Amino acid sequence: METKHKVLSNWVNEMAKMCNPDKIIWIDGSQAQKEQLEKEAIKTGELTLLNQEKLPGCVLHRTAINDVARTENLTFICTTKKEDAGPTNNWMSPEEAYKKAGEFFKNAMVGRTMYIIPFSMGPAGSPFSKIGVELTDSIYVVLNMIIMTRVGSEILNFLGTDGEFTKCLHSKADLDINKRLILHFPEDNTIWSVGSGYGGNVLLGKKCLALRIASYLGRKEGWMAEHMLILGVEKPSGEINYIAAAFPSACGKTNLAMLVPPEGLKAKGYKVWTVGDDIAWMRIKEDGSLWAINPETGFFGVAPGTNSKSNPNAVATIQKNTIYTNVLLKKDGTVWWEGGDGPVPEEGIDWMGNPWKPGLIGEDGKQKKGANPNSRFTAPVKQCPSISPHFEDPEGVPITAIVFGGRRASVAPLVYQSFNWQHGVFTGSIMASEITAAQYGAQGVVRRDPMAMIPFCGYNMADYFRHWLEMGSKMKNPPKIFHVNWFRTDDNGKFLWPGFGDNLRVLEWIIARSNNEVDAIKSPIGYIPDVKDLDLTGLSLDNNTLQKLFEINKDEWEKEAKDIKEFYNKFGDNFPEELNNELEDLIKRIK
Ligand code: GTP
Ligand code: SPV
Ligand code: MN
Repeated sequence: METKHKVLSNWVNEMAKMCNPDKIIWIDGSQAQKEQLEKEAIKTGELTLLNQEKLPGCVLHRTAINDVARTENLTFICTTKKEDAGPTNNWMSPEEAYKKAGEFFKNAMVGRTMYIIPFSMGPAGSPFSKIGVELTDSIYVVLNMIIMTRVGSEILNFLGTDGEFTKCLHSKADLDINKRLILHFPEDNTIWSVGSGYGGNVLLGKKCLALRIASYLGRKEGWMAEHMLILGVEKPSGEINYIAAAFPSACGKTNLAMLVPPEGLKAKGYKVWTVGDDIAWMRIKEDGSLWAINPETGFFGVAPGTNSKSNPNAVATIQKNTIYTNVLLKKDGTVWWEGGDGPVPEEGIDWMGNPWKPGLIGEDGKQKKGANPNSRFTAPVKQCPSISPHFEDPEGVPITAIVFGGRRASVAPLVYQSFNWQHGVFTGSIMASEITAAQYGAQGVVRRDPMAMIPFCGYNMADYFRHWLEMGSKMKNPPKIFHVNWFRTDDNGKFLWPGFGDNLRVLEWIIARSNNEVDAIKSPIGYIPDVKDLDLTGLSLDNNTLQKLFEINKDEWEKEAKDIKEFYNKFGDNFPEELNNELEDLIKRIK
């Protein structure tokens, strides 16, 4: 395979010269080539073939032990001016970044093959879509990209002789954490990732292109790239309302996107359609409405906690053609994870490749887990039983409501609605959540994570907030904005809300509010439901629990306001005055 695209072939040559691979292979998207690569990776041990009777087309991969989650401290936005990256991003000058990483890339592919993956985020030809080309020395990356994006020769045809594309370069190099860098050059439409083999660090179409680079392009071109799931809720009448929801990593996007209605609501005739589980690209149509697509074609989902009860659609999706990463390997060649289906296996090989049985104690004195807490599955969207018939629509789906949410043991009630778009942007900007296993860092510590984009915004977040405000003023009937928290706990640390399928009860209220079909109670932080307007059929929540779920505690919110002010102050003069005013108003209302 070759290309008539001058810029592309020059760039490939230049990168090959630096990385010095033995061989170069273009990925054409064919089944034959995919199988060939799988075979090769199984031979070298990069992949383990699973029980093909029980899990046809499925393989297992283990990453290096120090390489199991995104490394935000090694992730940089490399703009000419530091202020363009803003106070919430790590920054390096492009000059220094290319030089530093260039040393790690030098000869990194000696003895290896460089694979060239042309891919499209979004259906090729859609006004939303963006093309990228990833160079990598990892078959695991190639096989994941084939599931997660639209890959192959037709993308090159589409690119023609001079089409725009994001230049994505990746090498595992020697997987040395001290020589690991995830670099974004928005001004050059370029991404360099070296020294890692973990998902979000190396599947460069995902967080790096579809969020960091795309958010930068979105601001320039007047659209939005968000860390959001997209789902359609079909009412008994057949009417479908689409909701886009931003929750931080490992805070419930995949689960909500694949929701199965609880008995009471199923009886009413509700159905849920999955459009996307991680990323939404959103544009305003000529008529002033907001439309969204999921630019991906696969799920890279959290395994632990996924079972036939919590997420039956995910379980059905991952029975074939799935790449499992860092889960437990059972004796029969199938896989397991904490919170997975079936009894705890009596033995197995853990995510580090060591013999495992229940009750083993690790060096930290805690029980050893069979699967890494951030172990994942990569599976094609099309295998999901609830996949929306509109998944491939180049125009996307119309968005009725936007939902923000975090993992908060306290402070945030189960659900509230913002007063209007500006207050909704404020609501997104004050999001906070507990750090999870999806990223390195102190687990469980609450950090501010506006719009769930703190690790993923490719430019100054003050400008990002302004972009959100401006998008609202361009829309004719902007979606209503809500905030949810499935993770509030009681004094014993137990979740107060059953979550998962039962979250539809909250979505039902959100949709009714968006269509002006139900009243609400005005609280200092936004509109909250009158409990009688929530369908709680079949749940046995006592009054005390309900009260706790909706409690807005004055002391907690005063503390919260202080923390928000501190966060806002990081941005200096560039910060949108509208949000400072919203904060002042909130403080007055809490008093
Ligand atoms: P990323 O892929 O990292 O962006 O994560 P995500 O936002 O898609 O999160 P996911 O749906 O995979 O959920 C992460 C964890 O939260 C899993 O262990 C789930 O079991 C758990 N979880 C999801 N939804 C709920 C819920 O409504 N209540 C409770 N208590 N836990 C939930
Ligand atoms: C996340 O961490 O938000 C993920 C997984 O969706 S990763 O692709 O690794 O970023
Ligand atoms: Mn995510």
